[in-house]
Amino acid sequence: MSGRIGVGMIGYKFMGKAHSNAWRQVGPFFDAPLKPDLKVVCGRDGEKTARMAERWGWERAVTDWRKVIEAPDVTIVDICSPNDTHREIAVAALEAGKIVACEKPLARDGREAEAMAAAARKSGRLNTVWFNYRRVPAVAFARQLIAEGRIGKVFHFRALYLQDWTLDASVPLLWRMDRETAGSGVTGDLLSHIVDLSNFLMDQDMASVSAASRIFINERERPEGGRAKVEIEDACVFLCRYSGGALGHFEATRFANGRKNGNTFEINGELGSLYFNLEDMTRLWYFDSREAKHVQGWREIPVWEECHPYMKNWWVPGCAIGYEHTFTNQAADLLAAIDGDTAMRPDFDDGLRCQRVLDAVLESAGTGKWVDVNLNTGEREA
Ligand code: SOE
Repeated sequence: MSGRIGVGMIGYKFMGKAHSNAWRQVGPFFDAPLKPDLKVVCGRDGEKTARMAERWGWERAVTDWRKVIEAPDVTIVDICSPNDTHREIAVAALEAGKIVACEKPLARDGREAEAMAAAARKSGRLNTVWFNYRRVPAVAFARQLIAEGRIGKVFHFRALYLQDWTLDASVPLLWRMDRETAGSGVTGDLLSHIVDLSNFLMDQDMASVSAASRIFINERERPEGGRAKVEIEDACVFLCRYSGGALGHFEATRFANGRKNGNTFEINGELGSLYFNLEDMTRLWYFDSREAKHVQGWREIPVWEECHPYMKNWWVPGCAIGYEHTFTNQAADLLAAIDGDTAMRPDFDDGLRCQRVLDAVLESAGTGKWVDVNLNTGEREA
């Protein structure tokens, strides 16, 4: 397939900007023969959505998501509305024969994710979840180094996702803090990212987990006025046993004062280690224990050469790329998969695999006991 492909996007705020930017940039920056047309954007507030459409170059704006799914000029339905809308829209879009790209977390819980993954399998249409951090060049490069055997058998995966924006008690109870809309707190919002990175980078499944969570501020103002009880977790930590014998340690919080988007991981293997920090995202740290002792040490690899993942599409070495490029890289991979009729990952089964871990984490945080993860979610990525 080559030529043009119509995109319809549902949702228009923070992620709406990130996705719009990706759809706009991917055509000129990547060589893919398939180029996206920004056909229609949908939001509940007609005026704001129309303004968004004008600013970002969407051809038209609508307030009913069904109009996006029914539109004959739309082939890709991009969902970046709040979590409680994902299942209904994605299932309807897949049933209408659309390709679906859904923002993370795939759903509010495993039950919803299961229905979405089943609809995706039944439709036979391409589908993906915007776990955009897989497309940070340094992260994709870490996966390459692991596959090349450079750190050998892995013993530890340690990941933190730290923010601080809800530490202020005057921050209102926005949708990301509302149980009905979001499903969970930092577990769905932040742990989902680092659990997905574990699924992407490790060749072992997360088999069982032991978690603890906390709500630090119990009541907040609702944006529409009035106080409300906070029912979702502000912080969640868990340990995990991997199927291949490794141990994992994960932490996510919105109360890490001074940390804005501190998404880091360290992987320790028998031959070496890797370390990544999203706030310094053009670098990957590598320790190689096979080097002679007197020159051993952590090496900082700037991941911006043409030979590094995605980088040949961007600037010359030294002209760094950032957060928004991860979404463009994912849009490029989706267009290439459509064009070449090949698989796209992460797909809804990967979203479900992540959600099953999150469900086990929340169960364990509630009971205080180790919980086995239901691993029956289709094939892992090769
Ligand atoms: C939360 O603050 C948030 O916006 C997440 O929802 C995004 O997925 C993350 O990438 C940045 O932080």
